[in-house]
Amino acid sequence: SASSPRSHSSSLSVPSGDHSVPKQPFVIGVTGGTASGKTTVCDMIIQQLHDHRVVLVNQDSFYRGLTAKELEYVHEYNFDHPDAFDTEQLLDCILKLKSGQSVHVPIYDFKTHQRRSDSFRQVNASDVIILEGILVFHDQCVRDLMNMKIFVDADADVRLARRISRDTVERGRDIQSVLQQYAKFVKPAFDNFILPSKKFADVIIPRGAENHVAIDLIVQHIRTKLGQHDLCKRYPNVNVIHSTFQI
Ligand code: UZR
Ligand code: MG
Repeated sequence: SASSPRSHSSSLSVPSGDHSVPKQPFVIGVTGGTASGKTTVCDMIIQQLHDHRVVLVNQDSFYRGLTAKELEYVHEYNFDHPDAFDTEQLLDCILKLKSGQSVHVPIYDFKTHQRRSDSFRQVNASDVIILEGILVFHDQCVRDLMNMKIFVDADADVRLARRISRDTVERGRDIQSVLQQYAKFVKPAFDNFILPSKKFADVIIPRGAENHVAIDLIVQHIRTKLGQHDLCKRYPNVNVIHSTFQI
């Protein structure tokens, strides 16, 4: 009808008189199979968000150090199972960062399968926290802390090829052991834990880090979210009105 509104608006009201709007970091979870390009996607997001404070937390840092017994049978050890990580500690770290506290993240050595006992990486609270790893969508409590969930997709053959070159060059393995581990643990874990966690993703990036359009869109979304937040902080008594004009 002629009287129907041409625009509709929704308002996000900020309680008036509240000048202490708490600053909650925007938490992004990034997952995908091994060597899918997770780390590269994260680096690109960080680079494009250069004017904001962004920290990257790697799930790999929370690998449990192996006991002497486990080290003895290291070829039997499943690094791709959720139990290989100290998820309680990871959860605690993200909760603290989210509430504005700084944390000590362990340093894990892929060659010795141990944590460094003498040092940590200090991570300070920031505008954006990116949590990256093969199983970051597995635990519901961890998932619930995320404002945005990204799944990085890449073909299995591409991932295996990258995994071989990375593990031999950077992680001191020989090809035979990489292939054995892939068949025995990495592939089954992908099928059993990682692929099923894709359903929790808000965004799926095909072709991983090659996909510049997807990364641009993600960065724009983060910027919009941070912008709204800044507006609320600067004008805490103002209602922010978003109007969508319909033609
Ligand atoms: P990304 N991993 C190791 O190879 N050695 C370790 O000490 C700890 C982990 C591997 C792990 C997994 N599995 O596939 C991979 N194995 O690191 C995860 N086997 O790292 O997401 O960067 O691929
Ligand atoms: Mg990585």
